[in-house]
Amino acid sequence: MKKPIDYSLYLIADVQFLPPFNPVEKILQAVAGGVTIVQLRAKKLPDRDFYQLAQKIKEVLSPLAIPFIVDDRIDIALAVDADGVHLGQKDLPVKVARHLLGSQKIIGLTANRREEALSGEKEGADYLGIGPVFPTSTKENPAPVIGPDRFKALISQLVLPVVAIGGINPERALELKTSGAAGIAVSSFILQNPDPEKAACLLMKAWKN
Ligand code: TZP
Ligand code: MG
Repeated sequence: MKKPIDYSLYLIADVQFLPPFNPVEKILQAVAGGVTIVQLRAKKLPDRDFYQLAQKIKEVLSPLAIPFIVDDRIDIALAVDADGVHLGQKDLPVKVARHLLGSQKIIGLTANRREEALSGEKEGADYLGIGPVFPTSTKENPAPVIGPDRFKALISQLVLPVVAIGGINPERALELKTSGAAGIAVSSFILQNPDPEKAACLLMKAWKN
């Protein structure tokens, strides 16, 4: 059986917010603040750099038992033996990813609309990332903002664990707490904060209390 995953505070480690020297340190600070799962997102990094960074992150997260997810790239997830992959609507289909990765790896899917979410469930995703719930400038060309009310209505029809993505800060985390989501996925609030540990702590406090 697959081990249960704690999606409470899902860090989207977007390389645009990581310092080129010692990028891993910032991720570890966030983990010290309570991050429960980490995704590496590197839209513009050359393959070799993406792979080497993924290797380093995997190396430091493994002993901490923090699951490590690679955005978009099934090949890199396999190469570093990551715990899973996160796919978008334009990436390889979930079914194909499952075939390549096997039954034990985690597959996440970004969905903005009900049909996308339902098809992800049918195809065998493990969790859904639904957003942007609030406006974000982290993602280029984001899908339309869903808003907290529509987010709640949408996820009430779903079976899989859902993480809320997009523009989440502690105040908004508090607003989403009763939504039924399994967690919040956050990038800029943590990684653009001078103190990532404290930022993660504040989010976790809002989410859990
Ligand atoms: N998908 C929808 S919004 C988003 C992604 C990857 C970015 C979330 O980043 P932030 O900085 O927490 O808004
Ligand atoms: Mg993608």
